[in-house]
Amino acid sequence: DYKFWKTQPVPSLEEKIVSEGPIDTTKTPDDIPNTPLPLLKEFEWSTIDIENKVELDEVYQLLYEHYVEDQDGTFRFKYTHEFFNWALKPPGWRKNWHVGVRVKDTNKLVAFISAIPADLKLNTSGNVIPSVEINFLVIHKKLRNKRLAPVLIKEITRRVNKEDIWQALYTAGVVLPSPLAVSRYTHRPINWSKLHDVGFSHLPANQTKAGMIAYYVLPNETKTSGLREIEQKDLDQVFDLFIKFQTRFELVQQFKKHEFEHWILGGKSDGSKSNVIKTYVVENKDGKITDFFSYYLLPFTVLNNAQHNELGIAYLFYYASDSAGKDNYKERLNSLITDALITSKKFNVDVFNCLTSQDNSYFIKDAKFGSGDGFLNYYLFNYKTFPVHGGIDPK
Ligand code: YNC
Ligand code: MG
Repeated sequence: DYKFWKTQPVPSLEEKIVSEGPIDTTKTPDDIPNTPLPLLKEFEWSTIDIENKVELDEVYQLLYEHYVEDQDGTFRFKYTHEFFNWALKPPGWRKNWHVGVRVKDTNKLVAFISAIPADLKLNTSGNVIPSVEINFLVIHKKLRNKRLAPVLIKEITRRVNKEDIWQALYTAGVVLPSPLAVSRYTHRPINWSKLHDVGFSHLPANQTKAGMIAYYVLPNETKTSGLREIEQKDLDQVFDLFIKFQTRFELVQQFKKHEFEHWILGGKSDGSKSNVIKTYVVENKDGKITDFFSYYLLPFTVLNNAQHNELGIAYLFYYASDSAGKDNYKERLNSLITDALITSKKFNVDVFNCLTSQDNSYFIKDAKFGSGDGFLNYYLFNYKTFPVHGGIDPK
């Protein structure tokens, strides 16, 4: 019955939204307490310095053992150190928003929650909402169901409010009051036989293994002429293309150019190529960038399998095309996404995932993505808005 969520500025599940805007009364950072909520006496708050290798490794270990699993507990997300450096350190990131809980006696990290800055734009009303995105909420399995999650959520809220930010975006597999949009995960097998070995894909009754493998086979070479990996020099053109393309969707993140650069080029301080985010552009004969796509790599740990311990997974991220709205758009998107699938083979990807958001319904069927059992609910904290239909940001 949502004992905690009932007390928070979110719409209730029954509520019919009649107007858009903040839910709470207006406050200022001075109205917010200067100190954290108390924890049970065995525990203490600990701000995590992810630029310190030892502390980054503690976050890695906590999530490696305790983060999100699939429904049957066969797979668990396997974030890497490099992934955290990308996902937790975009421009404007704050160390104070990487919040941990430790056991006082042993200093062991047992819980974590994070916020990063993310301005949101509702293209329905034109409203821009200075916000954060909340992610990586995790509690050690032995400390579950003790109402620690609400304490972590209130503490991250306090730290964000202290910076004069009052809204947040977050996503979860679970249903809470109240989703503003729902997307479904879809999966495109790349290495069907491995997916079958680990129990991710099943052999349909009237099919053979060889038949399945043949159905999903992809060429070795991409087919869009002018397709290549992104380079730093493409940033201005890709950003312009992206900003235009984003007007198609109802809820988007409003990026500044250097923020967008971080998300699609990987933000490595030494300028080296990212192993996490892969971005490709299409350059025509006149040197104009006409399309781009990107995907990130986030493997699963395969739990309890004698043959395999990891599954390579790509997630479709941002893309844009100057064909959007034209007659050839569907065909164009299909070739781009097929090329994305082909390029992903180089990075040991076994399955390519995408959500039912963005313009993905244009290619999901033709590019052989199949519906999964996972859903992703999108939420806004302290902001009421009319439901959003599919046209949302993938993050
Ligand atoms: C969840 N995922 O309903 P009620 S996603 C939010 N997001 O409250 P306890 C959640 N709330 O129903 P446990 C939630 N899961 O009584 C549960 N809840 O009102 C609510 N899993 O707390 C739940 N990571 O401590 C209930 O539950 C209350 O021990 C119960 O801990 C939950 O990162 C959890 O799936 C998820 O580690 C930490 O199960 C634990 O079960 C776990 O007794 C595996 O909590 C990992 C996992 C979640 C990934 C994510 C987004 C989180 C968003 C949090 C909300 C942010 C709001 C905005 C704040 C900033 C505002 C500003 C400005
Ligand atoms: Mg708990």
